[in-house]
Amino acid sequence: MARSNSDSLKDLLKVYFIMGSTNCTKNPAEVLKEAIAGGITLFQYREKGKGALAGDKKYELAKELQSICIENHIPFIINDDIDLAMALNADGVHIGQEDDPVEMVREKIGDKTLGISVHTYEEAMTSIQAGADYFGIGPIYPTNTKEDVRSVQGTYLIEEIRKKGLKTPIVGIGGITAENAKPVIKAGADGVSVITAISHAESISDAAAELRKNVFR
Ligand code: 3NM
Repeated sequence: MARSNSDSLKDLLKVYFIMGSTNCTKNPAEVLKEAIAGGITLFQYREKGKGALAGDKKYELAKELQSICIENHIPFIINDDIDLAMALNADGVHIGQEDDPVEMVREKIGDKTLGISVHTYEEAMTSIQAGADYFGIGPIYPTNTKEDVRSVQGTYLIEEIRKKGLKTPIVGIGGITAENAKPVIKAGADGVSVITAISHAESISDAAAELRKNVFR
């Protein structure tokens, strides 16, 4: 998947599942297959937190998850690790404000998709000018999944960005579930990013399907 135009990217961002080995209570490859069966539209490999894989183990898991995505025509994005994304020829990368500057990452990854987490309208403007393709905005709701998470911000920034006329694709993130996803879309996001609402669900495929239903409706 080369850098897509903003309308097709908006479609791909609708049910955006993020996961790494530390988010799974069973085999990550199984979790991803079940999430795909339930209808996710995009996958991000994010290997973070206590006990996160590194080196060869991280590479092998990333490769395995990427091959599942390729088989199922689901774009495969990597969190933070630009070298891994380049080594695997992933479809894109997602970075935070504390990572390398957007211009530098854009130069390294060429026409791969580039997502960035933003927390203010100014960060959003700077990021888009520097070559970002979409924004991750959060935490919308309380979450325990990310260690260095900022304070809960609700949908305020999504609304502000849309009110000011910026049409960049947006995903909301943080504590999102099938039950609370609709206000995020209503605020102006194109999709929702979730970790535990899918990865910790008793039925992963049902959880993904339920989320999909509420985002598409
Ligand atoms: N980024 P869950 S919140 C990875 O606010 C991440 O930028 C966030 O996990 C941000 O769906 C978050 O389990 C964790 O709440 C999302």
